[in-house]
Amino acid sequence: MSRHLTVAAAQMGPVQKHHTRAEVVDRLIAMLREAHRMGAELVVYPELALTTFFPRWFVDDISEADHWYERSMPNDATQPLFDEAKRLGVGFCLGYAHLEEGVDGSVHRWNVQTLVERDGSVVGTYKKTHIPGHEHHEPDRPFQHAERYYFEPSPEGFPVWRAFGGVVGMAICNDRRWPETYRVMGLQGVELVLIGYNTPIHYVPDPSQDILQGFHNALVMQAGAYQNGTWVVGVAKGGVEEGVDSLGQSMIVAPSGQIVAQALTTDDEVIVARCDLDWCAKYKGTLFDFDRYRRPEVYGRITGQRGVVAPD
Ligand code: CDV
Repeated sequence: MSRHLTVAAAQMGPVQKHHTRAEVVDRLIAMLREAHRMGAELVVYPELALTTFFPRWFVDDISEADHWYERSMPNDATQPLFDEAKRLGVGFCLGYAHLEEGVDGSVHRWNVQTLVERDGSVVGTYKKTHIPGHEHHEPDRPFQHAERYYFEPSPEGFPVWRAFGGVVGMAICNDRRWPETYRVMGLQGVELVLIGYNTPIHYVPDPSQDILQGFHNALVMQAGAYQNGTWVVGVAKGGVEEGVDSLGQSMIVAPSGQIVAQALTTDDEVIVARCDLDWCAKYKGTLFDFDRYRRPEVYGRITGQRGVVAPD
């Protein structure tokens, strides 16, 4: 039996500060319907899809930012998306900020993606592992990237789930730049990695990288796909959001490393690809036959140390 899955990347244009959740959910539903018309069985939305990218502003009292977070999923605002997806029999993957309150009064703020099956059941929720940017206000920046203030790094690593007829994992934005992200999932047999992102074109710490944003985006996702024999779906929230220009170039990458579909705009745009999940085995069973060719006994530094230890 062939294992083909038609997957859509539902790229978003900007979400401005004044846009309501209801307005955003209407856009998500419009793209869901378009993706369904194009034959999609799974629709992937970007990181922090429900709101503007709020870490670009710093507030001294973090509770003033609580309105950017969801406390449950689904909730009143997103229920129409869950309902329409179930009615159409289409699954989806949605990025948003999650505020978790423990019974002991503890508060956790996570940057997450939730994966929902075609029958409306929640498959799993992934929490962002690599949190970029800074913890404190940096007034000299043209805009903040205070993700390290607004989000905790996940302690959970990169789980994968049996869903959509294959083995599916997730990652969020900065995660896609790290080979460990793909490898940890590759070691669990991942066949489809779903990634949402918000990537400003202007990289404040080193503007020489600005012109390379598109290149680096493709480079890391194509390498991650090929080196682990997996499909990768990368989905942007792009365009000029609150004055900050962000990368589009959402793409679907095959296990060969080839880009099979790519967004042409920086606005709301749906692209689809018919993904043969059995194609993964061609790479997992040959060049990247991990069990035969990997040398974990000499890779100790990968998990044994964080930073560089240079020779004397
Ligand atoms: N949302 C992100 O994680 N953005 C980072 C930026 C800050 C470099 C990214 O890796 O695209």
